[in-house]
Amino acid sequence: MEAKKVLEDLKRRFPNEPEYHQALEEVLPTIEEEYNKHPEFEKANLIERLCIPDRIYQFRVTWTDDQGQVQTNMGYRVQHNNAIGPYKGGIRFHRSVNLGILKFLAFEQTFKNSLTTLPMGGGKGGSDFSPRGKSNAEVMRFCQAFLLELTRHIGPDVDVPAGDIGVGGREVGYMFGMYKKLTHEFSGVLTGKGLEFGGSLIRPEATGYGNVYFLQEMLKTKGESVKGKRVLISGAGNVAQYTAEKVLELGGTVLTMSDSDGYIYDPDGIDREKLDYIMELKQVMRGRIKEYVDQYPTAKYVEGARPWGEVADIALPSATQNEISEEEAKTLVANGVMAVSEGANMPSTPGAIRVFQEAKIFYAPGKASNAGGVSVSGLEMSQNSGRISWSAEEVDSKLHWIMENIHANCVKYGTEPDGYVNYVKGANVAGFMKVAKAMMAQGIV
Ligand code: NDP
Ligand code: 2IT
Repeated sequence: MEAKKVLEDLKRRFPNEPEYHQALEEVLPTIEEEYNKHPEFEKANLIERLCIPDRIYQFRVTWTDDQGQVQTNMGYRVQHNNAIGPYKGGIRFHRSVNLGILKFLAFEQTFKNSLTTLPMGGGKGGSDFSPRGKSNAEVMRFCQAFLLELTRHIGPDVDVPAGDIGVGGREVGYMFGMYKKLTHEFSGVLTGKGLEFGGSLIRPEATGYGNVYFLQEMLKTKGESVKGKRVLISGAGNVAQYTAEKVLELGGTVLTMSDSDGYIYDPDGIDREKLDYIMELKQVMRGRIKEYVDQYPTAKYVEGARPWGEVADIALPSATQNEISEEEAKTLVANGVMAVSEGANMPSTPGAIRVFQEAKIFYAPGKASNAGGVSVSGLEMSQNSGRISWSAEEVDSKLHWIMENIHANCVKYGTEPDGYVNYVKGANVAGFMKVAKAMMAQGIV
């Protein structure tokens, strides 16, 4: 295959999906060489079968708000690839959700899930519904209406959704309840469930912890550690909170957190007590990050900006896609950042990635560094199937092992002649080869 030609063709066939194009563009050139070592892949047109989702469901979701007004939203599920296991991936509820964004996320998820070593295919779903400012009752009615349609497409051995932006324990609980009601079945159809009904310990922490474990592995290769490092985190949601928790545990200083309105910078560092405040603010009060400065006036709040202009050693983007521009990447590098490890999916623009790699700093793409979340989802599936539950220590040690293993695979497939590890290439090639071999073995289906 010729990556450039394949890309041009897919862009022509699926126009107006820039995030999907961007994700393809990041992967195809890096696997081209490996792919072309296997003429049988080309004969089976493996590349198009890997890039184009197996199937996509789209539906209207109708629900009634607290004022009695009927509302409509779009619902989607992209079942990308199930060569190595049931479709698996989160559900995103955010105003910005559209099919192109979910196609990029499902494509990425396929590679990520392959890297985890667990038997999970790739999928993603969601809606342009925004839980922001909605009452509990509205969120419940929406989740129920969404599941009314989605239920027929998912199942514990078919497709297993979980959380993502705008979908946490509350939403997963409401969706699980509706699935159970409709099917008369208590099964592990969703992950990220409450502990009382089949959820796994460490699942809420897993993405953030996993990203910091991955960061530790990268730093270790140069005899460095997180201890004493100044860290910029974006986002203030699930991933950001537990990233901060693990950084603090390892002796790092967390300087920033953010949401889509702006960021806070605390020159004294966000310590354990301050992080507890943020967790309460976001998880219970469902407040905004700017409220932090009312509580801690020595910190500043910068409206309408992202934290990348602040001076630090490490950046852990944990909010959303394309949240680091090329210019911001240049600023980070100029300010001496030595590592960028992605908690979010595709937070760095292509220009930013180029800047990081040309500066030869540690740069970990989300599909490797944020794989801890879906990994513990996979462990939740195992526990559900076996009708058992493991201790926090047991799950955490499995998570740690998985992140070390992903790192080792990136080094194996991504080390360049001068010794620099291209983690993008490493993750893409390692993730691709497993899916490719499984697809070849299963024939033309
Ligand atoms: P949450 O909904 O818990 O938090 C998202 C955070 O990011 C919020 O602070 C939100 O601010 C901010 N954010 C969302 N959209 C935007 C935007 N368009 N611009 C700026 N800020 C934004 O989601 P998660 O923490 O679960 O997810 C964060 C990222 O991590 C996503 O990229 C997700 O795909 C990825 N991820 C999540 C995993 C998980 O297990 N949850 C696993 C692997 C990756 P606001 O409140 O203003 O919207
Ligand atoms: O992007 C991701 O990996 C997630 N949102 C988690 C998916 C999952 O199935 O746990």
